[in-house]
Amino acid sequence: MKIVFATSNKHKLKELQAIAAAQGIEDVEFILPPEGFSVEENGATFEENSLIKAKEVNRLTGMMSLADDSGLCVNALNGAPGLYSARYADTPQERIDKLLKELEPYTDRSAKFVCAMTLLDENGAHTAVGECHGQIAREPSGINGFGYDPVFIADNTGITMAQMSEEEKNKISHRANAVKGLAEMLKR
Ligand code: ITT
Repeated sequence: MKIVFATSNKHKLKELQAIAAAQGIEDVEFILPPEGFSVEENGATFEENSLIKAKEVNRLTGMMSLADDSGLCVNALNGAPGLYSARYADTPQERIDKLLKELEPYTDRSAKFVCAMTLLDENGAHTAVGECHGQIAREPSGINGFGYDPVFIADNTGITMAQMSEEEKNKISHRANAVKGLAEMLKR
């Protein structure tokens, strides 16, 4: 079975494939949308944005579609960068620099990654949300993963997500938790 994964972020696709394989989802091939796929993410929540992406890719391809909308929510910053995580500054490095600078005045460095996954099939839309809780490090460490991984220390790990192997991250990540939730929802 082929499912179009509505993303332009190749890191997300790689993680999704590994997460699905680890969960025994073997009969699905995830494919990318047509080159240049983009849609205005103007929803008010991660759930809404993932539905917007899934609907647009379904409209373009007529195929079963899956979409991920995700981000980092920092408590001391009232949930920022949140929905705007990908647009918080121009480059991944600048986004991390900006985050560390804005957090400087605060002692509370708690945060969570959130991922909403929407599957759009012949029965309609199914959405599950996964979270991963942790702390923002004082400086970046590690070279794996993407985005804010070098400054996110997941609870009970003591290392940043960029210091983990792919396998370790994919066991505990917000994306893995969202896929688990979706798989359970679809079984019922
Ligand atoms: P698509 O919309 O094309 O899927 P995107 O990267 O723009 O790609 P989002 O709008 O969902 O995706 O923004 C998610 C951003 O949140 C992403 O660019 C990272 O900055 C951050 N993020 C999400 N998941 C992450 C993860 O597992 N590790 C590190 N940063 C993550």
